[in-house]
Amino acid sequence: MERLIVVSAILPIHLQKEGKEYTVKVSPGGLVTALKQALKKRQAIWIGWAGVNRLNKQMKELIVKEGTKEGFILYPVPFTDEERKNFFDGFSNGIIWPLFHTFQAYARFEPSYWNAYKSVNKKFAQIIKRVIHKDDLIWVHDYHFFLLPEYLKKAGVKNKTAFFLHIPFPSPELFFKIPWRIDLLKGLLQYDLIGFHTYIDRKNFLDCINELIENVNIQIKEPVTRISYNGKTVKIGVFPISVDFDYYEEKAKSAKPLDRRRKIILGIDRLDYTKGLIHKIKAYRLFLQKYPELHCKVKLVQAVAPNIKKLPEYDQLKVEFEHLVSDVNGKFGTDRWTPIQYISRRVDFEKLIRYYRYSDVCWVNSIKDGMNLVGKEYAAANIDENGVLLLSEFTGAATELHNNCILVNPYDIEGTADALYRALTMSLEEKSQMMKRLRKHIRRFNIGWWSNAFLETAFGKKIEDFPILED
Ligand code: GDG
Repeated sequence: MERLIVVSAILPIHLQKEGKEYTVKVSPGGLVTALKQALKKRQAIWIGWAGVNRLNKQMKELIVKEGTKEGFILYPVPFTDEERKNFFDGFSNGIIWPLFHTFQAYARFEPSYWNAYKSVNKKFAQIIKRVIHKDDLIWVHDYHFFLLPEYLKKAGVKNKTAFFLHIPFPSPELFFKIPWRIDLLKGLLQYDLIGFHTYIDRKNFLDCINELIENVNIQIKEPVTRISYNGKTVKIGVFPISVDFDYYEEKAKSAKPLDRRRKIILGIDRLDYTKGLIHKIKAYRLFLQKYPELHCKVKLVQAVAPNIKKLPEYDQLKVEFEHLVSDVNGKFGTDRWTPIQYISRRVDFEKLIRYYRYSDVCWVNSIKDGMNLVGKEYAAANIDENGVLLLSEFTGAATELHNNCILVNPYDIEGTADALYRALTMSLEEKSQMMKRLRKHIRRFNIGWWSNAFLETAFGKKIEDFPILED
């Protein structure tokens, strides 16, 4: 029986030390949300970092037990402090993440990061080799594992491997900055399938291959492009990720009402410079200056979930963001009105659904985003069909949803402030027509569509073909 082996840098749950005890935490981010919904409690074995640098028997058992409750078979991997610093925070989140999101100035091209990237990819290949059976299918996620298939081959693993990139792929101009650019591309070409969110990502990737790799043959065809290199062919596809529409819709039906004396503008983001949080507060400040008639009538509810990455950029961002928020609240707030309700923690799921259902506007302001699930979750839960999605042009979601939302360029502070005003003052009829179209699209292209499109192209299988985990 074929099993699905899922690999991602971090597991859907991880351990965190609180005082002397380790507690289990839900890992932040869209990859976890999407895969949780995509895997549907199948007997997939999920291999990834457990958040700690050592794992004793008790810790292993704890994570495996909690994972099973959530519907996964987890295989936790510890990272040494060096691996965390140089592989996770270093190469992955200190080079690839900023550069691929157009934040070139944040990329630090340290050779020690590159060495760690190679050795952790090798380490995962060794672990997979120990776990794998002959017919298993390997589904690798994200930018931490460009070199994994090469090490798997070297370790003698012949199983099929498919890879999905959750972040954007940059243009050659950016990608060329990486000193190890050719090794990264050659590594990726060892997969059997590479999936991107958008056609732009695919084009950027193909442009990089064309410019940097000699003796390749690229056959561009829809829906699947093929690249032959070194006696091997890899498929390239576009699979825009999505959400479990029915689940959000169902949960929204029983959501308790929110206080709606004021119109709610909602922001749900991880603490990350890619999410355009500074630009958002600047645009909101200008909006309050330009449209005093809406003072006391609106409120921005902005949740900022903590980040797991330990890098100075995130500490600086938090300071700058909180400074701006207090500036706006100090300048415009009154005894009865706080213009920004800032939530500096992870909102629980039930509350998240209430916000999605009852907010008048959901505002996604990313500077760059692979897809962005928040806008899709909002639409799925906005069952009264009276909300508006204000969406950055620079999200993957915008390439798909542009006709059914209001687009903003986050760099254009005044244009964004005006777009927010428009979103808040549109007629109910116009809003509901837009939201209906948006929901229709996401209902059809939901997470089930995504996982099956990917798995069929990769392995000729559907998610339903894998056995379900018994309770
Ligand atoms: C990467 C790519 C791509 C956030 N705050 C809270 C909370 N969340 C949940 C949201 C959503 C997820 O986290 C965030 O997903 P995004 O897609 O917006 O962004 P990334 O984390 O950057 O994800 C992204 C994604 O991978 C999938 O491929 O779309 O472009 O960067 O699910 O709901 N959940 C709760 N409380 C919070 O405060 N409960």
